[in-house]
Amino acid sequence: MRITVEDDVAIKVQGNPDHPATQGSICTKVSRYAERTYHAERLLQPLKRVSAKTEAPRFEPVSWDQAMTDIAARLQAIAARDPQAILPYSYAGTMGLLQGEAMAGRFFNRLGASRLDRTICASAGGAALSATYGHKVGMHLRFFAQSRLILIWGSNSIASNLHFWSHAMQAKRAGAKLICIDPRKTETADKCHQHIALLPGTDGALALGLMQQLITHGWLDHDYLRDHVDGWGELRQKALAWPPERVAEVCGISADEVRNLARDYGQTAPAAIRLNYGMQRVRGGGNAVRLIALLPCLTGAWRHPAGGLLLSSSGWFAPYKNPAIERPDLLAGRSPRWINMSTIGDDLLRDRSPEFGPRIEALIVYNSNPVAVAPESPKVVRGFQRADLFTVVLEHFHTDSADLADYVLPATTQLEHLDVQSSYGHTDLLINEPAITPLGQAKPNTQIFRELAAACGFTEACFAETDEQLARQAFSSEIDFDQLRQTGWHSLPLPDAPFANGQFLTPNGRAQAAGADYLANYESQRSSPALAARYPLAMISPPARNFLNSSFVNVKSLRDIEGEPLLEIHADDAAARGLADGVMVRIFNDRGSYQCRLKLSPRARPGVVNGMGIWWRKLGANGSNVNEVTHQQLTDIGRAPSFYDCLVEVAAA
Ligand SMILES: Nc1nc2c(c(=O)[nH]1)N[C@H]1C(S)=C(S)[C@@H](COP(=O)(O)OP(=O)(O)OC[C@H]3O[C@@H](n4cnc5c(=O)[nH]c(N)nc54)[C@H](O)[C@@H]3O)O[C@H]1N2
Ligand SMILES: Nc1nc2c(c(=O)[nH]1)N[C@H]1C(S)=C(S)[C@@H](COP(=O)(O)OP(=O)(O)OC[C@H]3O[C@@H](n4cnc5c(=O)[nH]c(N)nc54)[C@H](O)[C@@H]3O)O[C@H]1N2
Ligand SMILES: [Mo]
Repeated sequence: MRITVEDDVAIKVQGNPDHPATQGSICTKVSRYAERTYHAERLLQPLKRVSAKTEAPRFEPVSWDQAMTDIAARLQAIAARDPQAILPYSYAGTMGLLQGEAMAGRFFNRLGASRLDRTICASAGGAALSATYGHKVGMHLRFFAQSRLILIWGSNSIASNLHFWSHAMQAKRAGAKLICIDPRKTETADKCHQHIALLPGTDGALALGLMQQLITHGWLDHDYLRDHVDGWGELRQKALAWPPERVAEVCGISADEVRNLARDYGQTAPAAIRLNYGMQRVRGGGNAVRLIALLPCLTGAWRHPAGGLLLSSSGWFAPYKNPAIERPDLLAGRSPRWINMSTIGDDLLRDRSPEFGPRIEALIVYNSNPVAVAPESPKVVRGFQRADLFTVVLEHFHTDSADLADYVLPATTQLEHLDVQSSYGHTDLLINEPAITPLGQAKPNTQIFRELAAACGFTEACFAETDEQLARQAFSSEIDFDQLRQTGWHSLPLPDAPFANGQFLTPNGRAQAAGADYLANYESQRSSPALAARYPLAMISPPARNFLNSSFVNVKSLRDIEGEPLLEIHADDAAARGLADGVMVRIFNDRGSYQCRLKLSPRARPGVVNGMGIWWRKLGANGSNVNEVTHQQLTDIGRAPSFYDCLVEVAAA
């Protein structure tokens, strides 16, 4: 990014036109980052709670010294009994390596706190890719521009992956066909040649159906399969059980859609798949990723730089990152339990037990807003409201989670601190230089954990390291930090067609096909008919275009574009319930109920409603949001949440 600064004030936030991977483009929401940074409600001083957790939140200012002394005393008292009763909770607020876990990791390792299993976003797909190809790797973003066919599968690229979209548009202009596979008719689907609106969680069945067609028509690269794939025989047998009619019935699409998609995929080269994380947020999401990821092996699409698949590029960075930056050695032989961040609702309400260990007594939240984003929020809220839970939240704003904190500590934004980044789309390392002085009393996460370490009496030299020292250690020695600082980015040296000759990152270099199969959703007409009789609509809750998860929801110019929380519904489903466009509705199931405005929309297919996310609860109609009704069951692979595997009913509010 390029930040224009006048008198220490950021005036403009733009993309950097010199950066080849992003070519100066920037999404609307981040272009408003100055508005967000200077927001009137920005947290500028440490705050201490003075109301009960079940009352309206009231805070009073406290000095940094006092806050640190109080927090350290409370944490140490808990740690003296069992440090595992303390839990860090962090995710994607910033994905910077420094302001993420560099100093925080050191602090929690030294303390011996519970470890957070960071599963809330990508771990089903990530584990599935690793099981299939050995790591989170795929084709390069820029080569999509040369593809002849692009399947945009479970991705609203215009909203959530703009930098890919530029390449897809280039391909389209050069004559490529674009097909979007998504239950929702997104703005991306609008711009594709074809849209296949399958039911949520049925992607694995579609992938098997495509394989069946590739096999029966002989559209296979037999040499590639023989030389580079283990378990093809088993997968082939499974796929043969999925003729187009069966696929059509399970996916809620037509058999011709399956046949035509298979023909396009089997007969166009190079063919590329942009898979994204939307489709793995269901029970069988991991298996579905495995099946889709194997498609390019059947056709040999990997032979070409513009063929293959991209879900995540983050695995390419692994050899260049330094895992020691978080200092796991400070665990000193201890092996604290793992707490899955996706089941924080249940886990905050759990008592001590031999299996679970100690009750969670303290929560340190940074880079995350769990009260808004974690599934089944009625339980998350109840957990955060526990009078005996000690909660510290490092934040820019009074989020739903900050509202339930004992201490709120003001953190710097990316304009105000140093950081280094990797990516999960392109393959460049990036540096984030501070552009302005921190606002008010805000401090970088690194500094807050440094001071917390000092207040806890941790004297190891690593707690005194500066952000620049951390940045210099973040990557392996192959990366010249001063060079990175000069250019702003460093492109990893990678082959154009990394799997043209197999050489996957699995132990034997071959793709692994064994075991992958279609699994129905936890909650669907097919798997749970009794539940579906009461809650007949499948609900997905993808992000609204102008928000980033729950970030930016409080930025007025962006909220004005989104208006208010909406539920998109197909006209037939609305008519069946006597609901008119624009009425306030209640969306409910056994877990909870939330209210928002109903929008009759061609973006919704019959049987599926789209609860656009992720609003702050307190900005919603009845103080809740879409996660009021999602559940905490985990995916088949990767221990991830299944937000889009959810049955609801809708009625007038
Ligand atoms: N504007 C914007 N951009 C973002 C984000 C944001 O919140 N807002 N979040 C960022 C983050 S953290 C992430 S992880 C990524 C997420 O971005 P993506 O990985 O693209 O995932 P989602 O946006 O969850 O879902 C993408 C699409 O999948 C569709 N979908 C839902 N269920 C299914 C299904 O069962 N099958 C199929 N085929 N499709 C399905 C949804 O309707 C949606 O259009 O985006 C990043 N970029
Ligand atoms: N129903 C439903 N729920 C979902 C999803 C969905 O599609 N549907 N998507 C899921 C996904 S993919 C993800 S990744 C998660 C995301 O969930 P989170 O990781 O919680 O992401 P955000 O909601 O953006 O909240 C991040 C918070 O970090 C703060 N922050 C940003 N930068 C910094 C910093 O430098 N320091 C500090 N201290 N704070 C900072 C921001 O102000 C913001 O409040 O949500 C998940 N929840
Ligand atoms: Mo995410």
